[in-house]
Amino acid sequence: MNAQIDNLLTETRRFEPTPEFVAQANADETLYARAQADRLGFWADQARELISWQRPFTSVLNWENPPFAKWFEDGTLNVAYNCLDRHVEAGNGDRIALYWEGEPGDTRAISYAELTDEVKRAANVLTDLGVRAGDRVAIYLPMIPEAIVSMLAVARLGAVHSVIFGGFSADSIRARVDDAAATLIITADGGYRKGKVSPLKPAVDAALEARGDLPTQQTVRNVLVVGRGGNQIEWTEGRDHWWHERVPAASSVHEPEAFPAENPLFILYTSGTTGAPKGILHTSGGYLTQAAYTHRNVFDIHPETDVYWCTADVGWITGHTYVTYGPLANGATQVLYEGTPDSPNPGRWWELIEKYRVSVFYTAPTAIRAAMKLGRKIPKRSDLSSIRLLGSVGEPINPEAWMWYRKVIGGKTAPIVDTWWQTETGAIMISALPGVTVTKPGSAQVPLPGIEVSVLEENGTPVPPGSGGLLAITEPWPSMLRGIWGDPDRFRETYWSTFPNAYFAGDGARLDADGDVWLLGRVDDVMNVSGHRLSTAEIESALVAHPFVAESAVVGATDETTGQAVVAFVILKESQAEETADHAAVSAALKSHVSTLIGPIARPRDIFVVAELPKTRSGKIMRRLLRDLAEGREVGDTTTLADTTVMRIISADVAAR
Ligand code: 6R9
Repeated sequence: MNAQIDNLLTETRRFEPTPEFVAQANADETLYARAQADRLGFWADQARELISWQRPFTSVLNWENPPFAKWFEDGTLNVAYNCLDRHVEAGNGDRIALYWEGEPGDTRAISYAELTDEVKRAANVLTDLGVRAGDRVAIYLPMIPEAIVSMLAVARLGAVHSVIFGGFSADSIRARVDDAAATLIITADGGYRKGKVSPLKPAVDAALEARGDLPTQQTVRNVLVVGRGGNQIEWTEGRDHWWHERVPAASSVHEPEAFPAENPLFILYTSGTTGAPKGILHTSGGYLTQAAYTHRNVFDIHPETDVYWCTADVGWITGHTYVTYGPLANGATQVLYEGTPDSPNPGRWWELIEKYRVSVFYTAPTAIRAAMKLGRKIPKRSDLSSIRLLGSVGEPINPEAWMWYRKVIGGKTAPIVDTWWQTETGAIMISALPGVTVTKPGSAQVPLPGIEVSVLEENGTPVPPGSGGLLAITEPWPSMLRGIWGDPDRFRETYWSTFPNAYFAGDGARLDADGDVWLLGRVDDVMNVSGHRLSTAEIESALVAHPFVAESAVVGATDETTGQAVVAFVILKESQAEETADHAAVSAALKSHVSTLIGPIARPRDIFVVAELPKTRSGKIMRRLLRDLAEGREVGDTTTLADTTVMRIISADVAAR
């Protein structure tokens, strides 16, 4: 980490916003001044200006029982109404909400009026299928318009969605559906990925198969299936329903009911430091306020003229806040793309930017590095002159990738906003404000107006400029998580026990002499692979679930393209010696095992069969030493190991491969 800090300290390039950009920007200096003078008043203003309330709130923040915050608690609203009907009522029904592009090249342009209509029909179907306010609905869909329609239809009813990323396995679906006791699942037969149909419903069927020991069968009563891939699927009469038979036939009249601001909106599962993913709970009024405020100011959205595109899947928080809720609350026009960036050719994204004249583009460093590797010739084939602002999210963006992004995609003028936030924070927390901030390649820079962060020593004292520490959020914020589904103790323990009065984000950070924040990555056992969070513990437990494996340790090793890559060390069972003599075959089998159990994103890049694992005297695996090995470094301090010779044995095992 020291080398990384030193490297960043030498970054001196600075980029001023152009006068033309400043002249038209939504944000200006006064936002900081206003928030500084009266933080809660500032948030109340945002909530009143950007959101339509059925009953106006009088209370801004109730923080009587920390860490359980209540924002705008006596106000009521309907989240879907805010994202749909009100734009139609304001005369913008003909504005395109979604330019959708399927991977095979089929397209749909959906206006706000059409999207509103479709959500109302879907809401009526969900009501017919028994969904009521407060019920949980799981959504397991590809990136098709029905994914957004489903989220909004659930929200419209005051029910709670739990979107499960389409790359997750049957086991992951089962765990999530069980934890939230979902009563309905919305899925598709399949979706297009890399030129092929990738099946989805079979995973839902497998997740719902009776296992006797799990309650799934008792909670899920209906499965609503979108026809997309045309692949063969099995059908359970009475439980399964085709979207195309139910939704178009339903009434498009649906009155939005108002719900309290603190009504749960969604649960989104994310990896923590221990095995089981945590169900992060978000509620309505505060979440929508910060989603709309950040989308408007950080992306400088002018809904009448901009075409915005965030490449995230709706299965992640970035897709929730910056594909569904932020853009639609602001009445923006956006691109939604089903497939992968390289299908059918590596220039697909850039072709889409040209085709739809995308002006604001938001993606992850891993995608930028992958494009960089392929060379600038590919994006140069497309006309990217419509781009006027670029965003980055998911992991630290290294200055070289930042510079390439600006030059090659941003035509040397587009400001870049490097946005730091988390599933738990719900919306962007640290970012440059375009038109205001002088940007620095590699730094997320400054907390947004209304947000208070500190970089702290372990004992809670703020670090002096120029040093590293732990990133903490020191005041509650509107889109903060309200808890972990069903586990208030874990909520307190995970986020609020490191520092007495602050939220601990799990990230290391450094403050430079100007007070700008540089993110240094996770300080816990969470890995970041292509901007996706994976827990070492979750993959370790998948590995030991395999009959070959006695013990395992997983680390995130630096990877040129994906940021980090999963590297696993396994000790095999003596009893399986005969079956496991061929270590290359064992490694291949274990990789596909993890992929099946959790999903392809968790598939280890390398698996090393070793005879020992490095442990402290208290039995804790010292992943730091394994990371040294995985990254080809000299192994660090081993003095706290129970057996100091063990690293030599492991190094020999790894070298023998
Ligand atoms: C939005 C999202 C959160 C973790 C977070 C941090 C890393 C996200 C970052 C960043 C440096 C940025 N992270 N954005 N690190 N600079 N701009 O990614 O949410 O999937 O919950 O991940 O991602 O480590 O703690 P989530």
